[in-house]
Amino acid sequence: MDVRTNYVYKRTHSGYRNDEDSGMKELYIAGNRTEAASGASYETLNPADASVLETVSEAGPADVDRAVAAARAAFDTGPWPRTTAAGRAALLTAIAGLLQRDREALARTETLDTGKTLRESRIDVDDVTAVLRYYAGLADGHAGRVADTGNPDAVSRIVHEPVGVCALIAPWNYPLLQMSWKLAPALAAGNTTVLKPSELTPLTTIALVRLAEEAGVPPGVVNLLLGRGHTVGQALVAHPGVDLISFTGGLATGEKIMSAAARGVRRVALELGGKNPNIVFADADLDTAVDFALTAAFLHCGQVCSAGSRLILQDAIHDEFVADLAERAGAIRLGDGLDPEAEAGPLVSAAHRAKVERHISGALAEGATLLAGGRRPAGPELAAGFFLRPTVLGGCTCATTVVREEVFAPVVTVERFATEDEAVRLGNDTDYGLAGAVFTAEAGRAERVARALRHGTVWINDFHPYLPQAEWGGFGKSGIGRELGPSGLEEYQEKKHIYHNIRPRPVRWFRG
Ligand code: TXE
Repeated sequence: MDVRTNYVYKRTHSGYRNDEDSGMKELYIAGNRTEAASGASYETLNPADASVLETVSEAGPADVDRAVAAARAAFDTGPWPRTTAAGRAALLTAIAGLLQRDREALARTETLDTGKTLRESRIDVDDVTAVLRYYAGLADGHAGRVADTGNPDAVSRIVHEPVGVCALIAPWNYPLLQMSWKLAPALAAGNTTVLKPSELTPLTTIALVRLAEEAGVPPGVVNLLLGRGHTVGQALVAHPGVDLISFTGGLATGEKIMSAAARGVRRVALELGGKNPNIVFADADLDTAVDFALTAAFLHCGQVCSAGSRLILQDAIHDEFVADLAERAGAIRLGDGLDPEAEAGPLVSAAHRAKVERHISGALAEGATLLAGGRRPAGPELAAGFFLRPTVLGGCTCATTVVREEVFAPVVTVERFATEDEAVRLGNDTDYGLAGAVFTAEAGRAERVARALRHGTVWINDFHPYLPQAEWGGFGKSGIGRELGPSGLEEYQEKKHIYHNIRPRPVRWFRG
């Protein structure tokens, strides 16, 4: 089957259907596409209109056993961990090329599954390609180092080796992107993997696995499980055959995964979201700062771990800024992500929207003021989808629940400050620590605030950019470990010190 056409969808009365292959989307274990052992399946929905997109196999514990056994065998006795770095780089480069070949179809699929605009999905596919290419380049450039022993008769090397079987669990907001941040370094380091995308958005991960197969990944190196977190995800992280768990998702799930990993002392890498301050000083260019505040808060409907969901404004500009922001938020055009006129899509699911609506009414009950949004769009066109108007909540403080908890939605809260010290104190008054931003015209202040913020990424006069080469991850409860950059590869590497005595002879420490 030609994978290029396998992800082309057409609209039918019931939604979008795969042109060629309307059958069930299967698991992928030991190089074979396979249904779940139980025969179970579930339907994945288009959040823009709640229509059924696909029927997908639903794995259970027996499938977890099969997938982990395949990954274990491929690691313990297969060729992949013993492949040269150049060979591993070649596979990643080949997958990157296939992603670009299928760019448009993948982007459409991501939009259908997540609701984000096609413009954003295309950027995601390009970013994923860049990450694969980056780790292809790093595969042999980060293989180890030589240490000076201080002894001419001894040689010391630190070699990097793969960790083993890696369980890679991704969320629904950036399904293809988050999975590639894990898969690319895991493969570059020579590990074998079991992928578990979110049950809400499995389709581009299914496509990614097929591209890996087409690129020639050996059987058992990439295995795919589909299904729900509390069943298949839980069984996967509890499986003793898994050596490392890399997870991106919510804090509560991250805590569960960390305690599952404690049994058997397995490695974890966790990215658990954020509650990210966007601090604007009065000397910043107002138009620019408002513009960035909008994308910070409302890109992908705020379903972004690094969303600028806490706007912290200096007193002198507060009123004008908030009025401008509320007006522009009110003008954001919602729609189906495939509609080129749409600026933002729906939330991912009905359940998620209901949770967000509870957060908004809770904030109002605690004294916040509704400055924009806070409701579903009027009119029948979008009524079937999970839409919510971009929402601005004024009059918030660090004590407001919605300021402390991750809402993961198009909801921005507004706090205010008088001095630089106060801005920093507010920016750090969070349990999370993923990302933050400072807008100011004064370079010295920008640098002082950036250094003082306890967050994994700080943007100065910008919001959202990230680079494959630059580490990504959080302080505090935002997680453990780093993705991207050299550290993102090291998460998947064991480091072994080999000390070689090249002139062995007795040292006579003991005289006997
Ligand atoms: O995420 P979960 P949910 C935050 C955001 C959101 C909240 C809940 O605040 O509102 O999390 O979202 C799998 N063992 N983020 O419930 O549960 C699950 O199947 C193993 C932040 O969707 O964390 C999916 O593949 N796996 C975030 C993945 O974990 C389990 C992105 C994420 O699901 C599991 C998304 C278990 N017990 C949500 N339970 C970010 N950091 O960017 C679930 N899963």
